[in-house]
Amino acid sequence: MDFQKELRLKQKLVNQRLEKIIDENDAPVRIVEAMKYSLLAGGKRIRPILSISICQALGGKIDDVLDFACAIEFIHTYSLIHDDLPAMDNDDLRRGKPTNHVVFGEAMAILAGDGLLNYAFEIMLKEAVDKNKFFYLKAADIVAKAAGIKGMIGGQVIDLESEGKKIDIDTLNKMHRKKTGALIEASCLCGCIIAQKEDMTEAVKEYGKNLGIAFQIVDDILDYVGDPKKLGKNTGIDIKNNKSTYVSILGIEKSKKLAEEYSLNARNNAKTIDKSGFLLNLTDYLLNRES
Ligand code: GRG
Repeated sequence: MDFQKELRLKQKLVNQRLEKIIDENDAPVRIVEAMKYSLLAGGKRIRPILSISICQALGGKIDDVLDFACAIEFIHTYSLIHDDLPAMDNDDLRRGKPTNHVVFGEAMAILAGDGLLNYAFEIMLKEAVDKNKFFYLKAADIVAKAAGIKGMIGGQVIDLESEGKKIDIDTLNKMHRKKTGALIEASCLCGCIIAQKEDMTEAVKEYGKNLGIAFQIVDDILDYVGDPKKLGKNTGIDIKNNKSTYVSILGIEKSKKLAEEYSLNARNNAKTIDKSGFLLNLTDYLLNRES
């Protein structure tokens, strides 16, 4: 199947499942509204698509991985809501819409983020309990660590502490391996674990690592040269917040070259996976994306 068509089909599948999962609860209406607002506002759905595609490439079934993959998108959405808060990046546009706190107020936005994070673990643990499969617990453990203080939150802390300072490329790499890379790597690993192909763990892990850094370098480049309309978010945020980025340290051209290098490494990792056609195209799409 044509790559763009397959990507759109996978995005549609994830979107439909996200909506079904979030509707399956009797929580107070306002918190569900706030959670749904950001969760269903669009977004590329890269993390669940990585879990699904790696699981499929390794012979796993889509039904075994879909809910778990959606749980990772719940966590990603929580991180975006909290990242946009006045106490963090203080942003007012995300996924082409006013940010969560602009619409629902700061208190509800914090709770919506917390709600999405907790709900993600409900979903992952439900898979483990209902299907009585230990490998879901292993995958949930990976996600917990990737989203936590050793991963995404830890990276955000380094980011906060680096504001207004000049940091070197090694510190920047360390920060982004955690802040952006950890959840991308975990999304890939979960696909592998749910497919029960543990012998492929190392290759998949390396793929996720390289892809995660390439993804972040492109994100930094788009913050400088991207089109806010296509991105659905404001640009120039890193400069406004006085942050060191790949572009501020290396300049645009060297950043592009570095993104290409990491992306090529990711491609080479992906080639060791059985049916890697979609993953190779996805790697290229993420390198050349405009949103
Ligand atoms: C716990 C208060 C509190 C805050 C946590 C962890 C955190 C806030 C923020 C870090 C997460 C973050 C925003 C990382 C940046 C990663 C990144 C490049 C996000 C954009 O991802 P895309 O391009 O977005 O996949 P879409 O909208 O397509 O899903």
